[in-house]
Amino acid sequence: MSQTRVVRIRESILAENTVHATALRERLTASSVAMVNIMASPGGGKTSLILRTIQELRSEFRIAVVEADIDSTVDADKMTAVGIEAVQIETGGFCHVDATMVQAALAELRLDDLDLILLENVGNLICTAQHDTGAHVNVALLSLPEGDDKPLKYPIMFAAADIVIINKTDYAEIAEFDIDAVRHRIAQLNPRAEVLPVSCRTGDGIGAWIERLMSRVENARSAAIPNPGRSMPGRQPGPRDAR
Ligand SMILES: Nc1nc2c(ncn2[C@@H]2O[C@H](COP(=O)(O)OP(=O)(O)OP(=O)(O)O)[C@@H](O)[C@H]2O)c(=O)[nH]1
Ligand SMILES: [Mg+2]
Repeated sequence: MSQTRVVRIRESILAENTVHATALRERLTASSVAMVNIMASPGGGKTSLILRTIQELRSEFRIAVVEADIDSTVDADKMTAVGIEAVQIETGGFCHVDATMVQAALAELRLDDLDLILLENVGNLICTAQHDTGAHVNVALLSLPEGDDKPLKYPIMFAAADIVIINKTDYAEIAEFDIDAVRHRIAQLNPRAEVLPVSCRTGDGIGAWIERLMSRVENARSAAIPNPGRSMPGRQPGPRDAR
């Protein structure tokens, strides 16, 4: 009697994506461009964090943004409005972006003219974390109004993140959000994750986020350079160099 054969579609799709993502990351590294993938629920504050980041880093890094939504160019238009090149991925219903979609978006950009790409993933706490986009740094953002139980309910997101941003700390008095419990849970899931509370509204904590981000961006970009002691091609000296 012949045995029932099983084809595991999900595993094979994810494995194929990982191959594309690895190749994409290597291409970015070779071009000395760092890519940062920002993931969160709808409305968590991804666009607000990107706009704050651009404001802080645009004098030092040549930045472009890749926006991903199931429809519309609302967020990409916000980037264009502040003079930043943006490409919109319309996923047409998919609740995440994968490496092939990012690859298609990057074909619209000149990597030689860039140091940093900020990718705003689709608003979703589940599927986004399951697909490697080719980014060097994965950021999960959780905002106070969403509740402090999210790391318990959506562990994959927090396990996949290099940095966890806790946004909207200006709601602390009314949100009943136990930040210590969240830190504890994330430490259990992913001890290497850095947890950074911020408010994109007031600017609280943004300095620490920029410092940690810069360190990771520099690491990603300098991986392309045989002698890391050299200054990186393309990077313009900025105000931080004078400090
Ligand atoms: N009070 C407060 N509001 C914030 C903060 N950050 C973002 N917001 C507000 O939250 C709302 C959603 O912010 P966005 O940055 O658009 O969130 P998003 O994650 O990009 O949303 P989608 O792209 O639709 O998934 C907006 O009204 C922001 O002004 C914050 O730190 N504090
Ligand atoms: Mg947005």
